[in-house]
This record gives sequence, C-alpha cells and structure tokens, in this order.
Amino acid sequence: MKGSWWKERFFYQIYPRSFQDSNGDGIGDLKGIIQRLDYLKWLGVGAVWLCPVYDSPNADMGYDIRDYEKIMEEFGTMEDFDELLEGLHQRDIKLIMDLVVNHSSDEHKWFIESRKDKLNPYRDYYIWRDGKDGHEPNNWSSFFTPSAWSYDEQTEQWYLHLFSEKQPDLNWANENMRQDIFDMINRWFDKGVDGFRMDVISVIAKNPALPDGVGDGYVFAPEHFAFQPKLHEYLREMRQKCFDGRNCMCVGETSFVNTCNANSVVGDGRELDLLFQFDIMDMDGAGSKWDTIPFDLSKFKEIISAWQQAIDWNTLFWGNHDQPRSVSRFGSTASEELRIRSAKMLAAAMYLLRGTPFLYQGEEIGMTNMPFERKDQLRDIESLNLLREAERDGRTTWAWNGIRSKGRDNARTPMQWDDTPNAGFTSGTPWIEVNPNYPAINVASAMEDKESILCFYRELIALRNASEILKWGDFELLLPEHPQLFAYRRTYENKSVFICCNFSDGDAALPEEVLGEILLADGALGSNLAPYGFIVTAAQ
Ligand code: TEU
Ligand code: CA
Repeated sequence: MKGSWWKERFFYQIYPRSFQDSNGDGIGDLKGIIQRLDYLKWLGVGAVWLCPVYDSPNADMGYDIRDYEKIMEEFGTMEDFDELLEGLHQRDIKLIMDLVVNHSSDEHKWFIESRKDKLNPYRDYYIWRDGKDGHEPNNWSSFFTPSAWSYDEQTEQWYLHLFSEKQPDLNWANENMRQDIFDMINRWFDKGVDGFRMDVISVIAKNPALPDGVGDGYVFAPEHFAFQPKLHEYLREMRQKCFDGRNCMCVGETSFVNTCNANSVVGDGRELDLLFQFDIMDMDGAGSKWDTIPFDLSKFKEIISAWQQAIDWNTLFWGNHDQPRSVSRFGSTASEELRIRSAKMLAAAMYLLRGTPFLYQGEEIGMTNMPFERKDQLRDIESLNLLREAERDGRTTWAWNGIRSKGRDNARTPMQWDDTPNAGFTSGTPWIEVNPNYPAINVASAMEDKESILCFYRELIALRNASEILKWGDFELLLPEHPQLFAYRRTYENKSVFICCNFSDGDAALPEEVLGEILLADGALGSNLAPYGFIVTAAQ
C-alpha cells in the first residue's frame, strides 16, 4: 500500500556490540547508540533495525536468546532501552527489533525445563526424537555444525538445531509455544516498538516426518524445513494476533526464498510486509559461500530485474552483519579514489531501485573487510567452526581464504567514528579489533569532506526521500547486454529518472539517452563514465 511508513524511509541496521561503547568495557551498548542518535538524524535515515539486544550467552552473538524480555547485561538495562526508543521517536526515527524465534538459547528457561524429562510441560516446545540405531534421527546437517542433532543423556533423545547446538529449534507445531511467542511480541509492541526483523523466519515449519535429505553422510536439506506449508499458517496467525491493527511492519529474513515462492509470504499483506532475498548475497559463491567467484554483472542485472518484477516491493541492501563489507566485495579497494567512487556507485545502483533501502552500519563511510591473519582475531562461531573442521580435514588455506573474503567478522569490527584510539568506538579494549585503516576511514573526517562517501549517502538519502519518482516509480532495465553498465529508468506519472553505473574498472561511453539534468554523479566526464563512475539524471 502506498504511504506505508516503511516504504518511505531508509532503514539503518545497527549491530549494537560494535556501534558505540559508552562505559569503556569494549562492548557497544544502548547508551552508546543514544550518543549517536543525532548522527542518524543528520544522515537522514528514518528507521533503525536493531540487532538482538536480549539476554543471551552470546554463543551466536545474541542470536541465541536466553530471555526475550530482558536486555543483555553488557548492552545495558530496560530503562536504557526505553530511553533509546524515546530518543529515536523524538527524532521521528522508527525502531524495529530483531526477533529470533526459529530457535532460542539452550539456556532459555523453556529449554532447561524441556530437557528435564519427557513429560515436562515444556518438552514439546522443542523438537526431540529417538535416535536411529544409535545415530541421529535423520541425516540433516546444520548451518553451523556437521549434524543438526545433539544427543541429550538425561532423557536419551536427540534435539534439533539448524544452527549451533546452543540454539535448539523451537517447535512451532506446539500451539502453547506459539502463543507464548505472540504474547511476547505484543508486549514489545505495547512498549512502542514499530516492528520486527524476523530471523530465518522461513524455516520455522519443518516437515513433520523429518525425512532424510538425499545424499550420503550429513546432508543440508532445506527442502524439508524451508517454506513448508505450515509456515503460512503460522505467519497468518502471527499477523492476526500481533500485527493487525497496529501501524507496524515486519520484514522476514526468508532464507531459501526465490522469485517463485516470494509472493506466498508478501503477496497479500497477510503474512510478511517485506522480505530479504539472498540471490545477490549468494551470487559470488560457487556452491558454498566460502568458494568465492568473481562478480558477474550480467547475472547481477538478471537478478535485480527478476526481483523488481517478481514482487511489488523489495528490500534493497548490499550487506548486513552476516556479510562481508560491500565495497570490498562488490566495489574496488585498489585505490582510495576507487574505494570512494565505487562505494558511491554501489549506493546509487542499489538505493534508487524500487523498494525499501536497508543500510548496514559503516557502509556509509565505505568501511572495508578486515585483514584477519590469526584465529584469535576471530569471534564468529560460523568462521571458528569452519576453521576447526578445515584444520581437521587439512583445508586450512581454503578456510582462511573464505574467512577473509566472506567471514561475518568482516562486518562486525567496530564502527569507525574518528581517528582517536580505537576509532572513538571505545576507551577500553574492543571486543574485536578495529580495522587498522580507521585513521583514514571514519565518520569525523568524512563529515569534513564534501566529496566523501558519507556526504554522498546523505545527499542520496535526501534525493530519494524527496522524490515521488524514486519512491513510487516503476523499474525498467536499460542496456541489458552492456558488459560494463548497469542502467535503469524509474518512471512515475510520465516523469523519469535515469540511473547509469559503471561496474567495471575501465572507462565506458555514456549512452546518450541517459543524458539530462544531473542529479548525482561521480566519474562522469562528458560522455564518458570513468571506472566505477555513475550518473543519475532527470529526463528532460
Ligand atoms: O542468519 C541466517 C543465516 O542463514 C545465516 O547463517 C547466513 O545465511 C549465513 O551466516 C551466511 O553465511 C540469521 C542471522 O542473521 C545470523 O546472524 C544468525 O547467526 C542466524 O540467523 C542464526 O540465528
Ligand atoms: Ca559498553
């Protein structure tokens, strides 16, 4: 529906552990975010996606929730949260929380009860099965571990975890469990939050028979746990019991979504409002994400075009806390000039499409991947597990190449605020190292430089916020076969904006139909686009 607030604002994703530390313990916190609210307002974003801040043992950096209604101690208190929410709303910035309800922490009181005995009232809040001939109930592997099952001596059964053994999957087939989740969501809504990002929401319904995947050994089998029929029933129930009647939104992290099944969850507004698809995030991985292949512009155009046509309203993003830094991955860091220009070009290419833009902290200053060299620099369970298995299998070099190019810690190094020690993130020892390039790449110096990526982001956000064409216009891909240029037209009420981006490290001639009143540009030299140059024009 035109006019929904979540269609007219840029979202800014905050990974609180790495955003701003306020008490010198080296860990970002809620008071630290409060210190930076004026920066967010200055930038022009209209909503914040706050990664999990709930009580957690941090096996997966907060994506293993121990108490859905208690703030993680190192992040602060519920009073700090209330102050943050108030501070955002005073600045007309909405807040959506990250909700992880496919699984909880194994330290959640429900799981502690559930594993006590088979007759416990909470037993069926999780997915327990007998083993088969002393082995796991089926051959599923998980995202983070060889097997998706762990054995519990106490009750001599196995429990399912699609992620780590400290993240047992909740049993959405259990009505009482669902109701407890819905009640919790409503209590957060009653506190005034404006919506939720739903973590791996597309896998909450499993094939009840839990059948084996096809293959030998442990097999990743999303055909048995992604986009299952019951998913739609659970999402509709959630919509009716939690979202209906509120001016709110929910965006699903819909792993395994595609252009064919996407409308089944966002088509009629009775389930999700928005979804994150991962076709772009997956396009530079051959088989597994760790096997990086070069960026393919024609593939990129095909994906963008397909998604702009498949659903009415997309999310637009280049990264998040699970992905490497976009300028290192899709732009160029061959020189400072190319890092700056390519970061701007990526923003123009993505955030002027039809949909809601989601920025990830630090992309607005062109933060880059981190030059990791040692295991003790890593914090992410996904990379640490990969390295441990690779060391066992003699594939350490392969693993390190993958971690350096795609490891999630690349996106989790502290926000670079200025050129003081630890980039102004903390007066203590940061929980993860700060990227050594912070003296040159930081908010303070970028604010002083009108040609900086940061000032460009602010200009681009203002342009889109003020443009009916860029908000509501339709999308038409131009120059589909061009080997260097990604060009498209947005048209609304017979007025058009042209966007033309050079994704290559060579010069590219500008097609004349792109010429017109220049709204944004960098590296546009007459009828030529320099490497990673781009131009945004309003049709005459
Ligand atoms: O991510 C879901 C997910 O699939 C990720 O594991 C992602 O695909 C992968 O890391 C890319 O390499 C969500 C959260 O965003 C992630 O941080 C959590 O680790 C995960 O769920 C479990 O909650
Ligand atoms: Ca702190």
